[in-house]
Amino acid sequence: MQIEIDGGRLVSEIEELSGYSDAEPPAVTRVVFGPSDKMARGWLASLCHEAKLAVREDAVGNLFARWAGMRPELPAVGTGSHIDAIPYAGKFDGTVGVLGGLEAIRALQRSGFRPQRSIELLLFTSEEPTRFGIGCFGSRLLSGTLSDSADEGFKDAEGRTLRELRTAAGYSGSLAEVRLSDSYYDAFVELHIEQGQLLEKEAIPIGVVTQIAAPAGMRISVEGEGGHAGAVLMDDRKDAFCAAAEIVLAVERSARSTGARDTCGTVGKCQIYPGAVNSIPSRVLLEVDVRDTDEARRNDVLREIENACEQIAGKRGVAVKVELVNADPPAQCSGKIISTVIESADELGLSYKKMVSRAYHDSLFMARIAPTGMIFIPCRKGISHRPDEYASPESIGKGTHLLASALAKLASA
Ligand code: HGY
Ligand code: MN
Ligand code: MN
Repeated sequence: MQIEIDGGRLVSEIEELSGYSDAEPPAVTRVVFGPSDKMARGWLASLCHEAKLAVREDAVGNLFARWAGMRPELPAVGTGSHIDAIPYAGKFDGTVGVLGGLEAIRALQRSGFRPQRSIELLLFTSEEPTRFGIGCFGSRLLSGTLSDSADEGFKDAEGRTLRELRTAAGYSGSLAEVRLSDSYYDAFVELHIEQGQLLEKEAIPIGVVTQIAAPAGMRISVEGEGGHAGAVLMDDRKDAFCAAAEIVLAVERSARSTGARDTCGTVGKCQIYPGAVNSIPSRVLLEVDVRDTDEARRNDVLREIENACEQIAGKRGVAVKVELVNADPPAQCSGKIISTVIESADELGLSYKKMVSRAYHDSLFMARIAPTGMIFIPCRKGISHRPDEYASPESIGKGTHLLASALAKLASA
């Protein structure tokens, strides 16, 4: 079977998708259920129809595009990723896995290959935490990690519930129907940019992911006493932002304290109230991201941050509330998928590196309901979640070719 990837078409589709954005190019902002997300989904669905795939969307907007196999009753082989993008991101995070997955299917169709098992492209809803403060929303629901209570339980910054937002975006139906059974997929493989620099540094075109790091999210609110920036003397203050600043440094210190390079701690969001230059901050909201490949070590960091909050609150006379948004276990990739990808890489003469993913992905949750694996391709200087994120057409082509070959193997068994 001769698989030919149409790299030119694939790269131009990635380019075209980046045009559905709420930010000035080269930045991409595409928040789930927003106008650009809706238009991008419609465009992608039209490409799937063009490829004669059977397209459906579930009650939360996960999109499935299926190429029926000769034995459609068998559990399918899945591939896919996300197209939502955090504010001022790049154009390759997630989209390489969605459009690369579509091109892999088209290339197999063109080669005359006929799968035994159906092959299905999945576009996950809301992989990024932008809208609801938690990542992998769609795959959490698919894997039963989130229940249908999420409909009222999750709200965006404007207080709109998931139910309101998904209904307004045209997704009705019960969330309880989103969950996939453990026998829905026989295998799942996601193609993604590395979002790190190991592959580029070692000039290796392919990463074969063995484990996906364990993410956790915290919301920390600090309540102090506001007041006039001129009238309240320094000794009389309970400045919420100064306390929050100490907490931010405590997050950094706790992550560094493990001494392990896989432990990361970030405070990516900070809201200050009332937000006037001549008014002492009375309230601060922090959103914290802590991850590690070792779950126990990550949980130690979470505890250390909580202890630091208590200590800072006592010292500064402010109230600090810590809410744990999520604390997920890491995922082990399937030995079957890893060996299939390696077999294909060897056949294609592609050197590869087994590696951990420090970024999380929908595969983290798909691994709970199917044997799952990931293929990484290099991205320039490891840059991601920035407008200058870049993956070369050559890297994208090689990753897509490898994905097509692995999907063919998995769908033939
Ligand atoms: O944050 C992550 O790891 C992913 O890119 N959403
Ligand atoms: Mn991302
Ligand atoms: Mn991603």
